[in-house]
Amino acid sequence: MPRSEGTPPVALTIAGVDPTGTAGAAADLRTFAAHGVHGALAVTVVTAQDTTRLGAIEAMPPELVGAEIAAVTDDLHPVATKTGMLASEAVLGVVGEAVATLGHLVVDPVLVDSAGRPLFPAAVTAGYRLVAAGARVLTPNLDEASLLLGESVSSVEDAEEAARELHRLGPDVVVVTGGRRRAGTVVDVVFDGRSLARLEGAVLDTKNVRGSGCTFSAAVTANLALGAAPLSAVTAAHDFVKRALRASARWHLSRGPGPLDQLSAAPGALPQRSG
Ligand code: PXL
Repeated sequence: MPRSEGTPPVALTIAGVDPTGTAGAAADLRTFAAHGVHGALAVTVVTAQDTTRLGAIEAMPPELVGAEIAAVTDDLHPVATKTGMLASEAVLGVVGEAVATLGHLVVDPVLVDSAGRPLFPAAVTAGYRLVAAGARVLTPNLDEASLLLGESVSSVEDAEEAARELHRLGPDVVVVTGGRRRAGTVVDVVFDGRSLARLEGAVLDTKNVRGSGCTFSAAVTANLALGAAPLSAVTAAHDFVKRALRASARWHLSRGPGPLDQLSAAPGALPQRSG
């Protein structure tokens, strides 16, 4: 279908609903909107949680998730798709079967809670290893990289080795996020099959970090939808997250960690005064 001038590209997120609007689908859709990308959503789970505690997770039936994905891919033809909380082997299977219809795929494994404890049975981790094969970009944090590889990943050097090993699963680019090199800095490690890069930044003074992983992978997806190559999409997303973290640093919305301000971090937006 030819798109008329001014029509935005479409990105799809296959993700869970967090009722606080800070993580999961809400963070993804705000990130897409901030990039001028139309966001579509296939819901995988509905959670009952606040910003301090995960209560219930209710999974949607896998056939429903498959039908949601088909409704979007048949009609809107997304240029890029990301996955969030998939939560079951069956839903990972559904995503694997749909892979050819999803456009550029970003797989952001959701495997651990905020304390780094596994959320799902080992079969879910195994399912991610299969889906990762079809990904342009794979974005685990250190704990998720540990689970995917079955070995401890804690230092930046471990993260570099993990990025090389995860690249063998098949994605074009692997980003292992959340490394600590020395107090006060965070390091994301990027491997594209040829060279390793470190994206290093100062730890920002904010407690509002909830949904930063979702925001990062959604920003990578939005940039792919806009036509960026995977490595540039990753660098642009890294900068986007920094701006979004700075923009909400003084917000007091919730008892626990609050959200990022994705909408003020739009590419090309004026610099934040609150920086
Ligand atoms: O940040 C990972 C994540 C993804 N998806 C949903 C979540 C969370 C974390 O809370 O609630 C629905």
